[in-house]
Amino acid sequence: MKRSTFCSDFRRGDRYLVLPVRQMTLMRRSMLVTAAAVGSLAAGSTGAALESDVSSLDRTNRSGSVVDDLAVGSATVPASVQSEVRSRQPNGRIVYQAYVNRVPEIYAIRPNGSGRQRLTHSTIYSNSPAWAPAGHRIAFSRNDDGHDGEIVTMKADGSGLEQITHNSNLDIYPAWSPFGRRIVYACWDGNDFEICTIKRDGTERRRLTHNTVDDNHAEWSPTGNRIAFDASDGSDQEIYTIRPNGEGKRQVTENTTDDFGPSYSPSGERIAYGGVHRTGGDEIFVKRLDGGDRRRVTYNARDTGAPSWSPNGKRIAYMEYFANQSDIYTIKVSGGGRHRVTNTRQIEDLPDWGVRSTR
Ligand SMILES: [Ca+2]
Ligand SMILES: [Ca+2]
Ligand SMILES: [Ca+2]
Ligand SMILES: [Ca+2]
Repeated sequence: MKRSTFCSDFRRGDRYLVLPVRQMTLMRRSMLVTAAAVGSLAAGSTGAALESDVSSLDRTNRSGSVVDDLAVGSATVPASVQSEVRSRQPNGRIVYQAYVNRVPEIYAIRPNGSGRQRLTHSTIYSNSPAWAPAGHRIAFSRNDDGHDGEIVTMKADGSGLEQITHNSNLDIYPAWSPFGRRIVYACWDGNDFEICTIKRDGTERRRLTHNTVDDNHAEWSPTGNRIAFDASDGSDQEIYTIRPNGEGKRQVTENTTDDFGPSYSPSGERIAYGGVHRTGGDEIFVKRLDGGDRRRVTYNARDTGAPSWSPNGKRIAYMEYFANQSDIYTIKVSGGGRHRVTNTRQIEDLPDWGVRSTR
């Protein structure tokens, strides 16, 4: 099957923005410009406090307990919090990006398709949204000219914008640590994307990967001790996990076709991700992190990707691209019960399924 430019763009690096082709060309060009201005990431210092946190994290990891996300002075998480994190939570709204006059904006919608709400209103690119663990804030990437992007957060109603990163390189595709203290994201290092984390107050930025391929689409495991992401193995995309201190990288998928966009199950035992089926189309797959074969979830002739596991563990939100636009769907983890959430002529993509907020 001949794959559209759109979807081959979709899989890699900045391509996850799912920009229309012309905008993608502009973006790639801007990245080349950006490449000349090496950001401070590579040279960024890791302070003594952070190093001490990382040491604590190492110790806690070896003891086998659930670890926190590089929280200052707190290496061990209370048992009450552990069980809270491990338990499934009620499903809330799905946040996603949709194009308005060729500019991506952030929307939220109930999983049944009702209550659609636009949360950003500007000519500034707002993309790749992610719910905070408690469902009270949304992180996303915002860039005002297509040449740069910063990680920002806002309240669930779109107010209270806070800027987290401040630099001249593209920062995109954020995801929260399980306790909301840090954000993991893709940071452009001048040549390619790397995985970075940063504290909620914009301090203690840490770079986890150092290589020459695009590392992107990171997600923190619900237990806090691993981060999943996708990267090229030299020929095609694979899913990897790494510890939050940048050590212990493991390869999760191993084949000769692209695998991309991982999303953890609430227990952290499985991931959903986009992959290429042998028929040539992109489908959603689920795989246990302790091994075993992948299991196919979607069966359609459309290019399909960007899965996000529901907080109650039963369904997966994802996007289907067809007829020059895309919509958000959900499907049971076991496959079947496919439900259309958005139904517009817009390109709608990158769903992130949040918990039902109690605030
Ligand atoms: Ca930036
Ligand atoms: Ca890289
Ligand atoms: Ca692969
Ligand atoms: Ca649509």
